[in-house]
Amino acid sequence: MRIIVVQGDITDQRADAIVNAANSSLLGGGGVDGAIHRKGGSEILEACRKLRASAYGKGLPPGQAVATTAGMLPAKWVIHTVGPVYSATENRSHVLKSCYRESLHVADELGASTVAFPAVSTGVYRWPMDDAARIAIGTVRATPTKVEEVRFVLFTDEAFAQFQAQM
Ligand code: AR6
Repeated sequence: MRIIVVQGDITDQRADAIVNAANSSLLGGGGVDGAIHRKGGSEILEACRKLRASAYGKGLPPGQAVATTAGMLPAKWVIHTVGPVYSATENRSHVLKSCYRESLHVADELGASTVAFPAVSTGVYRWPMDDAARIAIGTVRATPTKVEEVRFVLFTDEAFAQFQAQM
């Protein structure tokens, strides 16, 4: 598997699957989540509502992942994952690792060969960027998958620099 790091807006990326840093409600929010729903259109929210009405009545727990249509985005699927909120007193790294592992597992089930990830938990959920980059790249490298290309799409200069430093 090839890992690449680029700077940009994940909603502009052509990939089989785009990963969303969602919240447990699956019903939208700010950051990447807001951008994906705005650009992907109402079809994604409709699919999320259906998930809430069926298998995910209580929402999607942190560390898990689930796929929907990508609506109008230049991708086939959006894989929604919920990162942990950063805590200085409790080590939640296993939850952040699980986001990457479970997203790749869902990608394998879908048959996606290219997957674009944002830096999960590093915005509203406040995870320090250097540690998030280390966890993201280390976990993807260590996860057995049929995905051929994992592309990290970093929004800010700092995120891009920290992810590049881990390559
Ligand atoms: N493309 C790529 N990266 C982006 C984009 C974009 N369009 N927009 C922001 N980022 P966040 P979280 C970066 O807050 O920390 C939402 O309200 C951003 O700079 O999107 O996991 C959800 O609904 C940061 O580095 O996700 C949840 O409630 C990274 O994406 C909550 O935020 C993640 O920031 C999830 O918080």
